[in-house]
Amino acid sequence: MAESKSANIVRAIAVVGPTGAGKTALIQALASAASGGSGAVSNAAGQSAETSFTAIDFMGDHYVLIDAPGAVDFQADADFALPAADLAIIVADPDPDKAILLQPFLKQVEDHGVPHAIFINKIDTARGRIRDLLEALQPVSATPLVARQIPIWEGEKVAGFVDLALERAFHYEQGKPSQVIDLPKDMAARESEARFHMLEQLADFDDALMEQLLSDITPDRDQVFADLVKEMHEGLIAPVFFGATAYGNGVRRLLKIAAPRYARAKPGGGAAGAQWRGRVCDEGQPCRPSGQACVLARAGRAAER
Ligand SMILES: Nc1nc2c(ncn2[C@@H]2O[C@H](COP(=O)(O)OP(=O)(O)O)[C@@H](O)[C@H]2O)c(=O)[nH]1
Ligand SMILES: [Mg+2]
Repeated sequence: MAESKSANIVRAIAVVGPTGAGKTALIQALASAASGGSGAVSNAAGQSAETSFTAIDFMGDHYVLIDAPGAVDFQADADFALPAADLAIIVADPDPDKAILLQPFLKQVEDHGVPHAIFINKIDTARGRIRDLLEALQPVSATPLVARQIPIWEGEKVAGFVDLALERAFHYEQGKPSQVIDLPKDMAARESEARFHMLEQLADFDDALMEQLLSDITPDRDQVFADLVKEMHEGLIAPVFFGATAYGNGVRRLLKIAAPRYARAKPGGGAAGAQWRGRVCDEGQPCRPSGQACVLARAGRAAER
């Protein structure tokens, strides 16, 4: 059997957001993509009332995805799961009018100091500009929201995206990895403006990058990618991605940013990454004062199955 890169580390990813945003669908899609499937989930399992756990392996790393129910009634349960998470993915609807629904979730992850990314799901139904959604969201987020992608529109539909870190354009393929395409010519100006904005946001936490921007030096692509992931894992920024779990779009990219090699162990505070070394958490031995041991132990059992 192949030796895993981090045999004893299980990373907990909490998937949070309003009911109906597609959390359960996203978890199923992530599990499908991680096991080499299409990543497309046409019909999610319906509303769940209880926190549930899904163990996945991706590129030699182990994860447990925590499906924290979205309804306000169940937020107490989500509260138990969140402090145990190394990373939270906040699932959002593309409709800017619904941006406000994310406020309690953004607040929760920020209060618990959990690094997070935002996944705008159902991009197949998007009619408005992603920019409007981000503008509506930023005031309710204490963490800078960093758009990692911009959409490529074909008529009324988002047909793909430009990855601003990789500087590559992709066309969605149903149930398959997106295809690299040439950057549409009419998008060149918009792309470079959006990329520069992203770099400026990253440079706020990276002096070397700031120097390069000020001296007109084009930063190295790997460095930009590493900065994005590192600054996310340190809770300095919240990168924003979009996709459609129904078609498996944008799902693999989320798996890639979760990789623990960029994560910083936070001794004592914030996310409970430190508790995730091996089997530190035993049931009945709370890692935290408020009884989160059961959440960690349940996640640990899911990982062992
Ligand atoms: N159009 C579209 N519908 C989706 C997508 N992802 C999920 N859905 C649908 O949205 C509904 C809610 O999904 P679900 O995962 O149960 O949401 P949850 O309450 O956040 O767990 C279901 O009917 C899904 O089929 C998507 O990418 N596009
Ligand atoms: Mg659900």
